[in-house]
Amino acid sequence: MDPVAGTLLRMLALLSAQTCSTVVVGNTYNCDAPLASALSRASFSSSSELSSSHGPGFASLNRRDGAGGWTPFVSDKYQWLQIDLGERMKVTAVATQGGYGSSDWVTSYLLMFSDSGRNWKQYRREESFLGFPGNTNSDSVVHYRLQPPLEARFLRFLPLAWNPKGRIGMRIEVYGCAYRSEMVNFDGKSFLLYTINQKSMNPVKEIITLKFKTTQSDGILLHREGQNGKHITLELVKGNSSCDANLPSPDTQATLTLGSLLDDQHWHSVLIELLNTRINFTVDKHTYHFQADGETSLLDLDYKISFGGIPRHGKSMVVPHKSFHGCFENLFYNGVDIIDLSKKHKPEILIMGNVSFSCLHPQTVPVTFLSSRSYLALPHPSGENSLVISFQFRTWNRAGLLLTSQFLHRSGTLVLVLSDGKLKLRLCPPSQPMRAITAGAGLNDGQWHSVSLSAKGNHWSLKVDSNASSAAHSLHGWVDSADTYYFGGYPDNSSGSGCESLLGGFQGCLRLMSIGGTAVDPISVQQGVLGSFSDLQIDSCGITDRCLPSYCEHGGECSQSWDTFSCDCTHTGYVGATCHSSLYERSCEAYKHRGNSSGLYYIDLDGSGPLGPALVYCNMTDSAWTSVQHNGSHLSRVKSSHGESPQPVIFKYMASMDQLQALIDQADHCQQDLAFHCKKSRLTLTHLDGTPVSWWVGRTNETHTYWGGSLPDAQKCTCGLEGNCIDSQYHCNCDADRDEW
Ligand SMILES: [Ca+2]
Repeated sequence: MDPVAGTLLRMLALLSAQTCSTVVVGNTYNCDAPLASALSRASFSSSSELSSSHGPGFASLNRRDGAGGWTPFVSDKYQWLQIDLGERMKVTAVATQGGYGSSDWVTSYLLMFSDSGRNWKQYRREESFLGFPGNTNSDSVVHYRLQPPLEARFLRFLPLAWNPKGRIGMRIEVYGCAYRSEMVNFDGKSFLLYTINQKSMNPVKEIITLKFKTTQSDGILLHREGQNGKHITLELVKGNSSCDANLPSPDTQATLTLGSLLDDQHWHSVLIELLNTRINFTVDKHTYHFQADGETSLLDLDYKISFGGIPRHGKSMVVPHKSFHGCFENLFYNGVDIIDLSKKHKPEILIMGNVSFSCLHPQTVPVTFLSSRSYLALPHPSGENSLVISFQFRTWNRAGLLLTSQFLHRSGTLVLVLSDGKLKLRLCPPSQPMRAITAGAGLNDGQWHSVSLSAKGNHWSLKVDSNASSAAHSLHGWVDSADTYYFGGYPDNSSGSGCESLLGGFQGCLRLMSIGGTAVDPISVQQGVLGSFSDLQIDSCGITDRCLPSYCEHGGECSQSWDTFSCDCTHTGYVGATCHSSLYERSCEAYKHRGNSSGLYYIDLDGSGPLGPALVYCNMTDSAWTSVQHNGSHLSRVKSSHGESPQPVIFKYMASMDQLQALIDQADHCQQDLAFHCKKSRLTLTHLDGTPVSWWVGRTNETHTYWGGSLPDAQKCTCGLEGNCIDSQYHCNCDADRDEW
């Protein structure tokens, strides 16, 4: 194994042993001013309203005018109430109330937030997927404190459930304060190079904080070099943030993977604390620790840090790395505001390429297919006689129906499915053999994948990503134009051909849908202007990573689908949903109680605790002896030595020190046997200067000069203690210089 891979594995082992701690970011002190009641009516909007006196402008907490609050035209799960705070604010709490003097109130709701009024993100309370608790009557106020707070300009309340004897009815307030924000936008070629002012250096601790947002899955966040190829690089790789720290020498390179799904065009926070031999990384709410080997200080790195890219003269970076495309916010090095310095063109900042000091919002509208009943129906553009469809999807599910359509006159059905992580396109003419083309693999990895499907003449083409390895395949099939395309599922009541009814619907996100070269606007679908849908969340991609943090214990491998995760406990020695329960007994005693006879057994000394199972020999006599195997059970020859170079014999046990310690702690009695067959070989004598000729070193690294059956410091063997040695001049038979063994 090469040293780099060795370190990588070590780091991964280190990582899996870490418990991720939750940190609460931001000081919420005195940040609880009511924000919504100060807004004009125009700042409130909604999906619909029951009447002009039920409009969103009446939705401020404790208002009694109009009909006493907001009520949508129909009470269903596609309704929302939105407020525009005018600029990004820090929001620390929300409060809800029903419609004044009505039987209309919401018992549970989702809180969504956004910078731009597009691409909403759900605020998850305590990692829960459930909604916020709402009201039980029309007038009492239910507060909910946001831990951690959020920063956003737009908020949306999405009612999930309401008084069954009434309608949706809401009055709301949000609490918070102004949010200070300095932003810089990188175009994928630009970066900032900061030369650290030595006044801002701290000899024991350096802290870098920033927030970033991007739609790109790859890009450098920061890079810093030191002498002899040392460097620390934080970069996005496939939407995960990865820290590549090449510390004291090139053979201690280590890569940590931190966070996931970070390319969702929402803000993610990064906190890096460089201490003397330790780095702490916090990405959003998850903290990881990196410990450098030995005494190496991490702090003797160069005085230059680059953000968003790597200067071309970079010494240690051989592989080309993609620069960052997106925005940074509130970038600080030991309290120094790097973006503010950049804006002021201060000499310690070198701006490379085009940067701007505001953040643009790409107007991509993702759609979440929440369940297997979800679908989106879109019309075939009139006059189009060929078929060209493209879209992007992301999911964790291995299978699902992505697209289906019946051709005119029911002459056949087109079915595009995700099956075992691959795309399969089938034409399904009734009573004809099915023809299929397959493209891509491993497409259920949570990343965005682009799909384009076209048919011209009798030639079909299916392309996944722009990657040559999954190039277009073709098949000859029957081409006609369709009237309706169903994305992600199929309505139950439609009379399909039967091909699609066998398949479960898709769960995941779709975006950038285009039919016949025309982009589909999901907002017009939401407004009821285009197509129809069921069980969708439009303008939000609700993908989450249920394997981060992983709830699989003892090194079990986490895998996930849209709704759940599972642990592969193979080879861990544990079973259960999270690999929690040990497969093995805690001791030989327990095996003996079960009636097992002597033999090799795995024991798990702390049960479901962190110690792994150990293979031991259980000797079932009157009591159960646990014997730990080691590498020195065969006889090894000890050559004569003259003191300068003692011959070491090292025993390596088939149990770790922690396991041995636990075994010793649990044992009634513990012993080690060592046999030394001797001929003219002295054991207890000392050299002229008083140093012993032989000694052994215990597990806690201390030296002992006594031997089997004797006592510490006695410098005698058993026969010496008992006074029955062969030669009474010596305290040990080995010391007697006899000719026989
Ligand atoms: Ca254990």
